[in-house]
Amino acid sequence: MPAPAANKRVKGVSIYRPFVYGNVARPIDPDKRPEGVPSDHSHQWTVWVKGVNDEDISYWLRKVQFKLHDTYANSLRTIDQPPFEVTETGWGEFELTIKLYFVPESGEKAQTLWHSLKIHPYGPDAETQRAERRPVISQNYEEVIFNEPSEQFYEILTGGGAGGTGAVVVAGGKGGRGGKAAAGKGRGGKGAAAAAARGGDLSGSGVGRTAEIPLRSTKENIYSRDTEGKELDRMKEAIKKVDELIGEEREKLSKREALLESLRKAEGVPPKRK
Ligand code: SLL
Repeated sequence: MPAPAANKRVKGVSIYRPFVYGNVARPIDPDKRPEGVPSDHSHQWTVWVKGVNDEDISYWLRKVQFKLHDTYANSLRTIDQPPFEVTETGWGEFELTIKLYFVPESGEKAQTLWHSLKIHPYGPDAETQRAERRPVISQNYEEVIFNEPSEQFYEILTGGGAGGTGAVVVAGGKGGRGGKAAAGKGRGGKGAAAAAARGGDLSGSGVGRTAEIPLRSTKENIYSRDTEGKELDRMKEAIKKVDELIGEEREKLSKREALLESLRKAEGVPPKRK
């Protein structure tokens, strides 16, 4: 069998796949403490990597390794089939390392993500959440970009039988070869290909192997075009605000410089050289 790396690459093409990773945590009810759970464990939590809207992503994601805090026995947990998740109990928050392994046909190297496990309520209504013992959820949306996938992987990504029409494929431009996946590189890591892909053909059927995210949010899934649009609006507003603040600061600065200059003159100090 030829090594995956020797597989020919599909030039000029980038394919991205969205996913979410994060955790939910619930306080353990002292009256209903499950058997075997140590008395100092205050919460039960689940950490996951899954498709947006919970669709199956195992056609591109082969396995996930979750590295828990060293206080856990067998802190490296390998999950090699969906659901890619780990449920545990504990008393503290910590940073998890999440390593994504892609299907062998991809020839891609594993990618690492970091997630801060949250078990305590946070944000503006933390107090209410705490008082009502509500579950705490902390999750992030990410996109993995496969630049110039191998031919075999391209088939896998865009195939999937009946629903294959929904695949988003774009010319990757200067994506370069090497098939770098952008997951784990944080916000900055998402290359132009992902942005370009958003403008791509999203009219697919929504079934099968697709990068589509839903148009509207639901209670179960907030990652949608609608949320994206609202987020963009918020960003535009924030940029406007920052521009205003910069303007105000500039004005203050020039007034102070004028004052300084006049004081210098009054003292007979030569003007500051520009
Ligand atoms: C903290 N820096 O002090 C963090 C570490 C570790 C949490 C948190 C282990 C449970 C067990 C557990 O909850 N570790 O005993 O198996 O907050």
